[in-house]
Amino acid sequence: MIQLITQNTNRSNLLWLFVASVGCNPLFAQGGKHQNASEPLKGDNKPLNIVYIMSDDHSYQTISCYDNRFIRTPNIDGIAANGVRFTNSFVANSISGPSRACLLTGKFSHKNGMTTNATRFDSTQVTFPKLLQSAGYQTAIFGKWHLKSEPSGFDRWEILVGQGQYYDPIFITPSGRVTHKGYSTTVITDLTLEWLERERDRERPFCLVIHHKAPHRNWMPDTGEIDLFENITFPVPNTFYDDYRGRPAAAAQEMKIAGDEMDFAFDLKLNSDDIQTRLKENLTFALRRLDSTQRFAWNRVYDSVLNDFKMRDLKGRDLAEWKYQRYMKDYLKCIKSVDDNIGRVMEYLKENNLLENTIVIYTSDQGFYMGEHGWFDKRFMYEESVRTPLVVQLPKGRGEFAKRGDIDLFVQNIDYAPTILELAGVPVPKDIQGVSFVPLLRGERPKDWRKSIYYHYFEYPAEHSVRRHYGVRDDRYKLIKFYGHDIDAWELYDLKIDPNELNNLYEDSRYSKITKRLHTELLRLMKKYDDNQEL
Ligand code: SGN
Ligand code: CA
Repeated sequence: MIQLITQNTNRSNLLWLFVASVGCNPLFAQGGKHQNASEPLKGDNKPLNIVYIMSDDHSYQTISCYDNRFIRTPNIDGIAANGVRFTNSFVANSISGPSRACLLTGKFSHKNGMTTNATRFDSTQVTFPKLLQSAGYQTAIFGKWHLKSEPSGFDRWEILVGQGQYYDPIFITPSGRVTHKGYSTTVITDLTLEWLERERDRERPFCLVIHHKAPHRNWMPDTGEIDLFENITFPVPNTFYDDYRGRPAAAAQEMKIAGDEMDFAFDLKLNSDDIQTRLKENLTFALRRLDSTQRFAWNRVYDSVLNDFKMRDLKGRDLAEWKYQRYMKDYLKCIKSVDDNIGRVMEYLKENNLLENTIVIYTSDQGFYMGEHGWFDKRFMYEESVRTPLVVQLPKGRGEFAKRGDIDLFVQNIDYAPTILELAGVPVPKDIQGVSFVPLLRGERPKDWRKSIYYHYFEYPAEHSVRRHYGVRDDRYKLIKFYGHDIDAWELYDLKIDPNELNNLYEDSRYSKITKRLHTELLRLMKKYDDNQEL
């Protein structure tokens, strides 16, 4: 192990790896004296702890340090305030399982094999947790996993079954299934804090991965948050009534708030015998998990919503906007709980003097539509879903991480694995496609940093009917190709004059030079990343 490490790492980390490998020896551990890992740093040489927190479907529009129209998220904002906020953070494939596989491997979907949620992740691949583990890090994950195969590379894991449930979630552990009473976001945080307090070996650095289920559909709030936002009317996005002209893939999706795909029972929680919808059973199933106290709180709010809805007899735009308002309320209730629970983790780290030497990353598995284009869900390479929030709290005790404020260079979720490896002083395997953004955290602006990102979405035919597509985005333009048996369409956007991506300029002769340039750039990226999709 030491030999492997020598290629790339600095002397302080090498020294630590030696100590760590001796420290793992039970004989040494009994007799040796170790510095408590939660004690403040004495120099710059101690390996960093890594806390990686990722929610499911958390839009940057609903994080107040990105956008303060909807909700205040003081704890997530605090992470950015004590570190950095990435303003150009993107995913490689805007959907859960594939995004998680990009995170673990540092590779695009076509390389790690996890192209859609229906795929099974090949867990024999090299992943960053495995590399950290063999370098002496203790690794743990709690929460959503969504990769079908079991986690590997984690000393301790407790993962939700599939998408998981909001109430009394069932977890898979190496020794079988276990149900934890309570609300998913709180339960996952409880498991995390218990691990930090009771199970963690304080003599070794750790990488702790916390993956929330919230705020994934069907946006079920904690009963403590159930009254929030009920009297607030949220601004309707100015693209809510998009007609999708010139964009056949956008027109063909099935993720409209106004459409049947936003279900009156399951999504909007209208629980009544005379409202029988396609997903009614899913609501019944989800509600079965609430105990009587939770159910009482639930009925108090949603029964009155139901009564009000029946009285109004809404139609057309009034009905669409009523759905939008209900969606926003429930989604934001879930966000409040995410932010509060992040606060609990940050408080623990602070109380235990861990912030000196711990880097905290907060992100989402992709962005999400909060009514833009009339939509919920994600998948498209359009801005709201190709982007994902990314804020990083930097270790207070490490002088080299003095950078604060915004980083506008382009990063992608394939960069997380190499970044975490570099932070841990572990060499980055050559076939990783992402790039470590540690230099950016140090305040550098490398001249050769990527100027454009590559994206490829594969899940079609599937729920929400978003056609397969790939594309390139630079700091001004975006070129997308939708492909498959029932579509063959190009789109070009000038984000500077059309940030909402309403005007497809692909056929516009005034843009032919730009289109050509982006075609060339797309080809270059496909070659570079070895994606053999035909143009
Ligand atoms: C579920 C949801 C979809 C969602 C996918 C993928 N339907 O199937 O709305 O797009 O997950 O989401 S639901 O009726 O089961 O809620 S992902 O974030 O896991 O990729
Ligand atoms: Ca997701």
